[in-house]
Amino acid sequence: MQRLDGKTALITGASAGIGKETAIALAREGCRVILAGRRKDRLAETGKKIKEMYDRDYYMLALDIRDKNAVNEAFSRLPQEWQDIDILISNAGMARGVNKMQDADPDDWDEMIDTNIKGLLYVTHAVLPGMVKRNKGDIVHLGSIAGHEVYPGGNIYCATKHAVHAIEKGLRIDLADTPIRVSSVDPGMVETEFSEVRLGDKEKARAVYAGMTPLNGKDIAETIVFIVTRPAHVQIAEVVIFPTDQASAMVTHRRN
Ligand code: 8X3
Repeated sequence: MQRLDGKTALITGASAGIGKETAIALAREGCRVILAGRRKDRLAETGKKIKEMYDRDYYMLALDIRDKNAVNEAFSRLPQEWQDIDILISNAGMARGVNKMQDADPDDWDEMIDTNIKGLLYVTHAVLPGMVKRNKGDIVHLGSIAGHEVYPGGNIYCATKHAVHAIEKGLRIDLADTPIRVSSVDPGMVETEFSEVRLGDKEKARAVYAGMTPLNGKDIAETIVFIVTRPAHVQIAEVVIFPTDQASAMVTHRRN
């Protein structure tokens, strides 16, 4: 296992859920962290926790990854001491709605495609040249079981996560002649704000996890720590991770 002392990690969607827990876990392992996200007040909460718990430096990058110019601008303004990013965790992503295609609102599609595919690409593209120049780096994309399977109500969300899967594979090919590693973590059910955002309702979100024990943000964060602490010759390509109560996108064991 490699220590991560002094490495710089950038985490998108670092204000909550998987992103927040990953930032905290990477700080524990020795990273200084760039916390990227839309809500600066919530990023500040993550930063404060990191400072208190592990006394690591952090930098807050207020960023809407859907805005290509804003992404380029934000990266061009990164202070010198934060520019050499060793680890990129592309976590920011979301789902909106579970309607059939014929009943869906195309604005929801735009939001998912702009965030999950285009936003992930803009951030990856902003970080890549530096990694290639320095000839080192780790890139971890947050995929989903929705990138492997398609389920009722999943349509466009599943399409975006299938795209993340293809992007991760393509990137690994593009970087095959470098020491840069590309990985994807593809979870099933994780209890975060994800279902509330998707369904627009706290009660409905709670029902998604009723009678079963879902994964939590920390479970995914520890998986990411495992990936980025492997020896340099080990590249974990993909990790599909389910709660023990889940067997596939469509099969979940509920106790009531
Ligand atoms: C989130 C998991 O099963 O809702 O990506 O697609 S699922």
